[in-house]
Amino acid sequence: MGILNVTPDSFSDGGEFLDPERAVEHGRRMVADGADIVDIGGESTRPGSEPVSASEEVDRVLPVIERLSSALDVPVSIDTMKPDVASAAVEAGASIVNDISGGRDPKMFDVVRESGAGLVLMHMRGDPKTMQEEPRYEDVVREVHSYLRDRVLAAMDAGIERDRLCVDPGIGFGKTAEHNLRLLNHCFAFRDLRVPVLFGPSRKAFLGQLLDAEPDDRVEGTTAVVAWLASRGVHLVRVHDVLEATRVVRVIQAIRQAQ
Ligand code: HH2
Repeated sequence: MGILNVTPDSFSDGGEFLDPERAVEHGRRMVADGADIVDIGGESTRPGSEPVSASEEVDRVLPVIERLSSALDVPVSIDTMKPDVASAAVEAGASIVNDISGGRDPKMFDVVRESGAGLVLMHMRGDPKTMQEEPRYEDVVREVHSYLRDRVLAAMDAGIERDRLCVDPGIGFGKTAEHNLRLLNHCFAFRDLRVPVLFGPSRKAFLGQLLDAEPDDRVEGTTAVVAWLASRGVHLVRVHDVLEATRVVRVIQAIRQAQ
């Protein structure tokens, strides 16, 4: 899953793709580099970020979704917590809703059920503005697993079939570096939820802490995480650096398939 943030303030690619022309070009580039999904977001959710209105989010993403969904032969997903944005995006051609709040707004399940879209349910403790203020867990893997299991059941109760769902433990969302590393080490634990598992480690702060590196300088760190996840059978990774991730995954798949 390639990341396309149509925002002025995303932590890594903020301001790069606010111009729809450039955003569309970057979406095409990521698919040429091997992305199977292009994930389009119109609101930064970096720690401490301020929310934007639904209409602002729609204005940012819609022109890009309209053009990319007809130009690409891979699905486009909309990265939003707002049912109104999800609804407009799906109407414009997005076929997956990536909700970092795990369907917190009850209307989100209605939008997804009625549109027939896929749904990514991610774990986040609190909200982006405050989530990094001393996050605490007794057992982060057990607590995130149990939350995701409950959200899968809630989505199914709301009429969304299991084969339209995907879960994501939410690297960096209300978690310390130590919590993130534990979730990555135990990534296999989420497979028993019987839906595809997605991780979004790309250029995130825990890599900055480990490597003492700025976001642009976290590509090898991200690629190492992608290699780890692919070797443990995780189904999807959400990344900025698609070419590097695709190459790593191809090599790991070849090794895994060799008898
Ligand atoms: N991370 C970000 C945004 N959306 N969605 C999923 N499913 N998983 C993630 O880990 C995830 C996500 C944050 O990263 P990014 O989009 O690069 O930055 P920003 O929120 O500043 O736009």
